[in-house]
Amino acid sequence: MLLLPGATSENRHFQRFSLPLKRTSTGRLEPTHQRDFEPQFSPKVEAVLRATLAGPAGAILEAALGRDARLCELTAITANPGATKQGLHADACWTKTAPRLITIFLALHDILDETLGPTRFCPKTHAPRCFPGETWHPPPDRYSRTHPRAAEKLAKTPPIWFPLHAGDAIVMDSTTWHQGSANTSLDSQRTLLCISFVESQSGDSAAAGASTKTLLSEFVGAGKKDDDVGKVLDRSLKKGDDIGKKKEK
Ligand SMILES: O=C(O)CCC(=O)C(=O)O
Repeated sequence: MLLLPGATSENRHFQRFSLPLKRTSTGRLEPTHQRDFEPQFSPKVEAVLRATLAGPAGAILEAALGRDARLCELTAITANPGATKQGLHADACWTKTAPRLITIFLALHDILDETLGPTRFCPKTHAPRCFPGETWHPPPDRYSRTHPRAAEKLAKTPPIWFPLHAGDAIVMDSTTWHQGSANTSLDSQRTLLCISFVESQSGDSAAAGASTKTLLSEFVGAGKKDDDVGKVLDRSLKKGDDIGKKKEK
């Protein structure tokens, strides 16, 4: 997730989860920095990941990134009532050498009403082939000079949103243009769980320090047959697990 200058909103909260870390030779888990202490990657959070990745979302990630892709970020994003819209952005710039990174936006409750502030996406903006001239461009923003082809692309591909039921997911290349929209509802929070996996590359020092628990192969096809994501979410949220809050009734 990008933190854009001037684009933060007091009403949009990012709650990053610690990811399992590698054991040292003494068997101790070694956190690398402060954020590794909170909140926890609990068995219930793991169950949600398994259920999410057991189905088509996992198959898409496996085909795009390979089974040795690794979980690199897990963040619950809550847009409270009053949250302003984010600027259109991509979480990463496309380059020939950058490892491919894909994020799953998992709805933790129904997001069927536009006033809740759903995420908007500009489909087909993730790769050079999507642009005239076959060169990838970042989206127009008010801080940089807009390339005419980016302006042209935006005019042809305005951001759209998809109504989601609890447990539905959107799978996005990190280079896709997108933005969180404004939550104009009176009293309903909107919470997504963002699950990002990155392709493994040889000589990747971060991957060397990562636990095997974060490998995509640990999750893909690992859910039980009856693991309906909505039901797993319901069980986790009812028991007060730490993956965002259910919409206030
Ligand atoms: O809150 C959202 O809907 C999307 C957040 C996002 O895209 C980001 O922070 O990069």
